[in-house]
Amino acid sequence: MERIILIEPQSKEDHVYKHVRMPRLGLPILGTQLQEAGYTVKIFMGTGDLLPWSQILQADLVGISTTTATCREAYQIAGKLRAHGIPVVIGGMHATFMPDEALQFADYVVRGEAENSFLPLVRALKAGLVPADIPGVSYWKDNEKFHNDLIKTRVDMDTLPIPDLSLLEKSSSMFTIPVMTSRGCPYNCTFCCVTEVFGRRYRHRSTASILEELNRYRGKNIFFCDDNFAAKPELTKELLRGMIASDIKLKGWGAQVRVDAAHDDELLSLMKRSGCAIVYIGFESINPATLQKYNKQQTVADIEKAILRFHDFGIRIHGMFVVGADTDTVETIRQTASFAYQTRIDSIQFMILTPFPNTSFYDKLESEGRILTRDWSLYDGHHTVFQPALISPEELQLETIKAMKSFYSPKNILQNLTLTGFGSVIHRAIGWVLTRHFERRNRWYDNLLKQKQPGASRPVALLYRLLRASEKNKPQTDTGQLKVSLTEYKGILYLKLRGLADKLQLAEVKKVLRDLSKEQYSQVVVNIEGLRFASDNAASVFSNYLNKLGAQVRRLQVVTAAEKQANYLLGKGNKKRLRMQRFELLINRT
Ligand code: B12
Ligand code: SF4
Repeated sequence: MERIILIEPQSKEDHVYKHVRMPRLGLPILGTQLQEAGYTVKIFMGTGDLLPWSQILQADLVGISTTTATCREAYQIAGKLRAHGIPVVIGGMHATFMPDEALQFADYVVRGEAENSFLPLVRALKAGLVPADIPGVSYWKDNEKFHNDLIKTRVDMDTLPIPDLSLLEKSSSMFTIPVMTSRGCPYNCTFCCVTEVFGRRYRHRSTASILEELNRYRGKNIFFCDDNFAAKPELTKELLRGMIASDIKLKGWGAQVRVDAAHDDELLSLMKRSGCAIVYIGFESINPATLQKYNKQQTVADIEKAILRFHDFGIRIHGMFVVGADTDTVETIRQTASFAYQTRIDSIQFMILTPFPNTSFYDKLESEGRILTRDWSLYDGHHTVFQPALISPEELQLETIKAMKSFYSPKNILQNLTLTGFGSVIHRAIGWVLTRHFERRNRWYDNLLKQKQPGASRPVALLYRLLRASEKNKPQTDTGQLKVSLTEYKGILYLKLRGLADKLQLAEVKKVLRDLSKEQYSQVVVNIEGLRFASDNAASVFSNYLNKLGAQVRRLQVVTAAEKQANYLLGKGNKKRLRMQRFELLINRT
């Protein structure tokens, strides 16, 4: 167990942030710890089909990170690795909240902050031990799941190594370097899940250690990825004074702050002098009732003041809004867009309120039966995944993109040229391109939400066609009969295949699958638990059919009865077949 690969998956879903090449810091920190302990480590970022599989399949162990939006890709990658016999550890935000789900796809799950548990886990596995007493680890034993308790004490940030970003493939092409100075946030916004992983107590690194890290990045762009960079203004000022005194000249830096930071002129002045180019502020809403609902502990007057003060110091503002609260209407969304323009915020992001698992908002919607989909890849702030209170899901979806389009309209691009300079113009131009690109690519979801409206027609004609096709299958022998059954529910098509799949039968299945792809289902589930393949070749032909279908429908899941059947489909053991499959395998272990 010497070669360890770490993967930060990206979602296949179209997403504005897909174009930002910056890792979260978890894997670089864990990778550096492993490297210092003598392991050979590499970190890759990307969607499964673009990863360098020939390198990855040489690993002795692979660790995969998750957020809610990227977990589907993570599970798919994990499925492929396990089929090749490579042990998989999954960690990160989503796995922390949904360990049972993640364990369906992994050998081990590490919950919470992992700096005190991942290296001990790797060492235990190397020694052939069961990780029964490593905190935060979930694992299988005798087909049963075990979840060790989380460690009580939080990680001391000064004991962590400075992340070695060169472990990351193509690290030199990173435009902005992530640096973290603190963890934890004392606030408790209802939609946020950060405090569940990092806690509400604010922990920070020593100024000396942060300066040592920044010293490596002179002349570069830095993003401080703390949740609240100026939570303790006196400490932040100490750091900024240190940067100025040691003449650490960065190309520019940005950070997430709350509106409160604007109350302190000394802080603003130090920010400017140390090279702060842009702040990312969670304004969230201009609807006072919504601010209260989010428990944001700020007012619209605070927001207005913050915009003025940051602009007075020549610092650009990226305003982050969350729309879709139970107190929001179509008007709220429209008014937010004109507010952003009138107050001259430099760039904005409108996130659709998203019930991330383990938040109080998720629990509320769940208990009220308002969750529309648990397709986690849509939990990215760009898709409406719940039933809003005062508007329809479709309205929330369409109005949000309309509001983004009205802000990022070509006629607004130059608005802040004389106020905050060329940076603002570039951000707005990029926003214009990305918003339109996203709108085009996401039409399928607008259509799906339309289908969910009462009275919308269901595509039943196709079902009849398919059922007829399956009836044509004349049984070869009593046992050789292939049975196809279909059900459609809320835009998801379930296709169940039972019997023996030989060449002849597969020709029929091919026709069925070919027809399916034309209909653009959002999700197709193919259950082959009762299907037997007449030969290896038949399995590989079937796997090819599935791949073609997987490339055309948005999501294809294949349910198999046993690992053996799944391995057949993946062509396990055949090193030439390195292509990433375009379907998810769900192995029913019961
Ligand atoms: C920097 C950042 C970004 C950057 C880069 C992100 C990227 N490449 O994914 C940008 C700006 C591009 C971004 C975009 C988005 N982000 Co963001 N982002 C962050 C932020 C602020 C810091 C990330 C970080 O470095 N954390 C610090 C490190 C140390 O934590 P970590 O990586 O999670 O790792 C620790 C553990 O989780 C665990 N661990 C993690 N992976 C693994 C793997 C293994 C094998 C093991 C053992 C352990 C382990 O151990 C690590 C060490 O303790 C976080 C908030 C936060 N505090 O984490 C939000 C956060 C991750 N983002 C979030 C979201 C929602 C998004 C967006 C969807 C939209 C948005 N609202 O901004 C997009 C989508 C990104 C995508 N990839 O699809 C949410 C995710 C919520 C969720 N349940 O999934 C967070 C938590 C913010 C929030 N307030 O809710 N983001
Ligand atoms: S949204 Fe920001 S301020 Fe609110 S709890 Fe999360 S990290 Fe803290």
